[in-house]
Amino acid sequence: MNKAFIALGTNIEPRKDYLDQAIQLLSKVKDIQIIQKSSIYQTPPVGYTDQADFLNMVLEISTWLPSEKLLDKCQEVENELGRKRIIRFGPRTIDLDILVYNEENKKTERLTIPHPRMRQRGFVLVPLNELAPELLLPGLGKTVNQLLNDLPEQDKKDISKWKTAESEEE
Ligand code: A4P
Ligand code: MG
Repeated sequence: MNKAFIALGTNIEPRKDYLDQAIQLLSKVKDIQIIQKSSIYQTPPVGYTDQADFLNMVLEISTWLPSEKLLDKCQEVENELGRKRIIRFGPRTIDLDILVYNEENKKTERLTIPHPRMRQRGFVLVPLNELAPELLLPGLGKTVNQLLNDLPEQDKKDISKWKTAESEEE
């Protein structure tokens, strides 16, 4: 069994519905099991800033799928939820990025793991830190918690908890 972390991001309403539907679709995949869900955070747009605020969260999953097949499934979910790629880094109904997959450290045309931009992104590190602060990022030699501490205050001060992680019994 393999362990992976997936980041979810959306900035088109109904944002919460897109998160819920993405989780629902992923959990229906036979070879994917959702282990943990982070809280949901509201985050200002990074990169292309002339767009609405995002909701971001991270999932821990276990899966029998190799990383390329997991990417296929993530892209199927994006397509199913009507994602249109118009502006790079631009508005999206749902974006699913594989952050980490076991200890993989690799770069192919389709897939870079760990996700190349995650180390500079508060909107990824804040929710990931909730699930796995001690996770060591392959190739980086730092834990999630260290990366988050290294991040300039400016890059995390406007990230706010929007909905606390659901407890087991929900
Ligand atoms: N790809 C390579 N590695 C991976 C990976 N580890 N996980 C390839 C997923 N995909 C990976 O992605 C482009 C290509 O990346 C894919 O075809 C895949 O083969 P995409 O999702 O089609 O395009 P994109 O989302 O516009 O680009 P990308 O690179 O995913 O964008 P980012 O870097 O994820 O930035 N601000 C806030 N606050 N919150 C956000 O969630 N998101 C972005 C998107 C920008 N600003 C944001 C947020
Ligand atoms: Mg993406």
